[in-house]
Amino acid sequence: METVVRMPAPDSPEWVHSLDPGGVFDQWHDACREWCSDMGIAADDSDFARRGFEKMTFMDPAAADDLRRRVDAGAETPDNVTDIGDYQDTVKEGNPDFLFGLLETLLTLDLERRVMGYFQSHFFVHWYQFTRAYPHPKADSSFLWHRDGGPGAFVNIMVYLNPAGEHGGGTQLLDRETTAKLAQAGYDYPDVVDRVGDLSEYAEAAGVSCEPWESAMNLGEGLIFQPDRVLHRGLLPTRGTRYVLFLNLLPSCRPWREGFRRWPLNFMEIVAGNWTVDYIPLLAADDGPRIVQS
Ligand SMILES: O=C(O)CCC(=O)C(=O)O
Ligand SMILES: [Fe+2]
Repeated sequence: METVVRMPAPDSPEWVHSLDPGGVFDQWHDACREWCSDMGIAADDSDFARRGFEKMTFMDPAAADDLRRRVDAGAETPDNVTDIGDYQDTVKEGNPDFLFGLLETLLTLDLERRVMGYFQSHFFVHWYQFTRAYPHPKADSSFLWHRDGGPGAFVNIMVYLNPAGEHGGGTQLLDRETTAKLAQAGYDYPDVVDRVGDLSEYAEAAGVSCEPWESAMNLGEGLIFQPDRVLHRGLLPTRGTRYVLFLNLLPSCRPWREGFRRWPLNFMEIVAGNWTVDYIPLLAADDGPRIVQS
């Protein structure tokens, strides 16, 4: 039976529950899986699939360094810069051709295989963010343990644009299994105000040892991870600016290159809680899954 995607009317009950199971994001994912079902997309047995995260090399160091310089050059125009909290900002990249070329570099066949294996469909790039985090005495928000709220399945990529040795920061993660056990012990999707930096109380209650995974990232290296399935936190830089490019990937009915034409990469200034449904009719257009406006 054909999956129909029902777009919720703003502020309707369906709108309020759009992120819940069976909500519009789930319907879209089902429709994309169905659309791609005769492609025979192979399941993936990478660390990304099993643990929920994997370290990867995305760019060579010289290219990552050039990109870091470009971010700083862009930031000389004040309108391009938005503060995120007290110790991080994000810098806009105004040139879509540049972004498309960058995606060509980052989204290798290997990476495509992982993401398609996970979604069992094509994917598209929903948003990007070039962030600069600065040393600060007190971590909050995404620098405390959390899982990102959002639609049923999504993938984030982080590419470090300068080496850990230069800034002293990083990212820590726990695998899917440990994360699920800690959720049972009461730490699942803590609100920003309830987030902690020390999970030992929950680990004890869950009877697990939770040694977080961490790796010194060189420039051009980074992570692909399932932000809603694995607990993670940023580690604040201690001695310099930490430059990271973030990409957010979501299920699609079309390969990402066509997706980019239909949904020009969104510059997401403030990520949390900002899930839009606007991409759904644009990606489906008149040659994709059936979308019904309600
Ligand atoms: O900044 C970091 O290292 C963590 C980022 C994060 O929480 C996320 O991408 O969901
Ligand atoms: Fe996060």
